Amino acid sequence: MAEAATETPSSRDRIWAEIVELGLEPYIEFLDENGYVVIPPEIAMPEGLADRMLKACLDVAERRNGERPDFETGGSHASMAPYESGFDSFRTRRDRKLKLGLDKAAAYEDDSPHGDLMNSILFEDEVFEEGLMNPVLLAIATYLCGYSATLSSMGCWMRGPNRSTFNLHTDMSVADELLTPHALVCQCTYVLTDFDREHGSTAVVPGSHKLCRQPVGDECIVPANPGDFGNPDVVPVEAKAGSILVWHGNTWHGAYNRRASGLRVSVANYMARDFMRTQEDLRDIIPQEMLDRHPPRFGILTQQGVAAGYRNQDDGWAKDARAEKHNAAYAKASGQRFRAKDGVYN
Ligand SMILES: O=C(O)CCC(=O)C(=O)O
Ligand SMILES: [Fe+2]
Repeated sequence: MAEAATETPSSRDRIWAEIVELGLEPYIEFLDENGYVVIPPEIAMPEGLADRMLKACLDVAERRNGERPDFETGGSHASMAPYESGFDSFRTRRDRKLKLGLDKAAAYEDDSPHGDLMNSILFEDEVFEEGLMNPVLLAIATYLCGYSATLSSMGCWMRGPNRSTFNLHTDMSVADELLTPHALVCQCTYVLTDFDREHGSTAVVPGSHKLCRQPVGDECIVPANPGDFGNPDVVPVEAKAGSILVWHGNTWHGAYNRRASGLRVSVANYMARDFMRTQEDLRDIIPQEMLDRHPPRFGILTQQGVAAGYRNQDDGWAKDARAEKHNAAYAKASGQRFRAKDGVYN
């Protein structure tokens, strides 16, 4: 007797079912149209996740910088100089102060649009693992970058009052020809303090993801005030603390300077398709007990299913074997393998 054909749902059907179940359809519609979306706290943040993540971020800053950030005034991060911000060769602010023998006042003589970017925070607190596995974040990341998406990097942006706006850019630093309509990367940001113009929110150009090109010259400038020199199409993202802000990798974004006192804190989960080179190389550094406390998708997200990048033949075999193990476990848990025919939601 002929065996009945077994139909497994396509990746497209699966992600759409997840989106419907989580009540995210209107947000996806907004995302498709505008290239970014804010998921409000009541949907985005289960079980006080935002408060726990904010505390963990302040703890990371204290450990790395040697002093507790001043959350109320933002004074510890006010106009933080570019060389303190993670965009320079000194690892931390304390490093710079020690190496240059600077006192705190001297360290604030300049102004940075970035503040303190604390990279590689996944290992700092279990709450960041929980954030990565949040079903709402994963559903949108999957919609944009597929089930095989990996975490390219996770970092905390911490910023105090400052003068400079952060120039518009895409999160795909490649030539225009390589900016595809469907996302190859996306940024999934936990907004941990209120975002609006006064509080130095992210700035976006709605719909810019459809242009499939980088902003250039004057169109990169975020005007501090309406009518000031710069890109006239920029708008501030308005999001309550506890929201998730997601944007497509092509979307032109930057940030307004913070006029209000206090700290602006966010955690960026930068996601990339599995064939892309990631910012962090997580493969050999995820402890087994970390993998054990999560379902198999955690292994996929933390790059364990990626074989490419071997150093020699033995290493290639070892990486293949690890990737096969994690991909098979994920396939078993989710009921199907990544299939090319399913297209962008693989
Ligand atoms: O500061 C911001 O809101 C933008 C940060 C940014 O460019 C990014 O996370 O890719
Ligand atoms: Fe960016």
